[in-house]
Amino acid sequence: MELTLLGLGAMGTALARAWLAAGYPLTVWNRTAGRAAPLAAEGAAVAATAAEAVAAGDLVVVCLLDDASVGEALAGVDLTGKDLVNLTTGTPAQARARAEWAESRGARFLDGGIMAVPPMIGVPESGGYVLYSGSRALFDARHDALAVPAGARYVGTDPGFAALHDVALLSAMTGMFAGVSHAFALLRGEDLAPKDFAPLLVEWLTAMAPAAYEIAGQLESGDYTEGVVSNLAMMVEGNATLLRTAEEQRVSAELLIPFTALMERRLADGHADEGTTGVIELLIR
Ligand code: FVH
Repeated sequence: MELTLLGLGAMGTALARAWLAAGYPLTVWNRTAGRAAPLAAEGAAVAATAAEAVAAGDLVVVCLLDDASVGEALAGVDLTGKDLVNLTTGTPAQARARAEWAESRGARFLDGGIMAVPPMIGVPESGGYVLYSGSRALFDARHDALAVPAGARYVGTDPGFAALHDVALLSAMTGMFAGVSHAFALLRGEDLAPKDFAPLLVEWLTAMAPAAYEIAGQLESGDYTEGVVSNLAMMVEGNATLLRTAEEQRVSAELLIPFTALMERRLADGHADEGTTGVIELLIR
């Protein structure tokens, strides 16, 4: 099998190194040609154009900045008979449109969402993985190669599902970083070392994370009071202390307010016995 990789940014370069280290024959292309030189020294064949690179491979992996750059790089390139795997981060709608676009050009298509940063690529114990959706036949046929840089997890035939999972996970991470930023801001100016607080923070977030299972169970059953330990009435009361402490510590509560306001709205709607699951209802447009 001949493998082609388009895109040698931080992530593309890490992917290329993983495949080269595993002994895969690899052709690479990058818009800025100079970025390919170190990989050429490591055994990659370097194509002068994207079309030349695609022609050299059966399995063509694309890892560019965004969906627009994928469209630009592959414009007019013959994809007939190719297995195209797009590891460029995009939205579910972009992935679905890209799948249609690729299939209409005679390619099988798989979209991927990389749940790893470049140093985790090619390091199995890092726990990094890639979510894939789209052609199951492509995933099965190319699984061994796809599993080289990081674990390969298939999430469905809908080509938008990998991006949907990816963005949902990244969105949850964004909320976590918001909370962590607020927590460290509260400590600022006190005789407390951030490095002493960090282990407590990690331990607490890890202990709280399984609440996601409870929320999922309630969403499945439709009963948002099922198994509730900390109810909304109590939590809204507690939020007042969070907001007051922020004020005392001279910290802006702007990261907390959107979520606490939604909790208050749900409580005002008469859902005191729920946990936070009902907030989801307020988010759906
Ligand atoms: N790096 C990370 O931590 C994250 C981890 C999760 C997944 N993301 C996504 O992976 C895609 C690539 O990310 P990257 O880290 O490789 O990004 P850059 O280092 O900025 O490299 C960008 C490459 O895209 C090429 N490029 C940009 N625009 C075009 C274009 N119009 N036509 C052709 N190529 C284009 C760029 O080429 P050049 O600037 O060197 O010429 C780089 O090869 C991305 O979707 C992340 O969200 C990474």
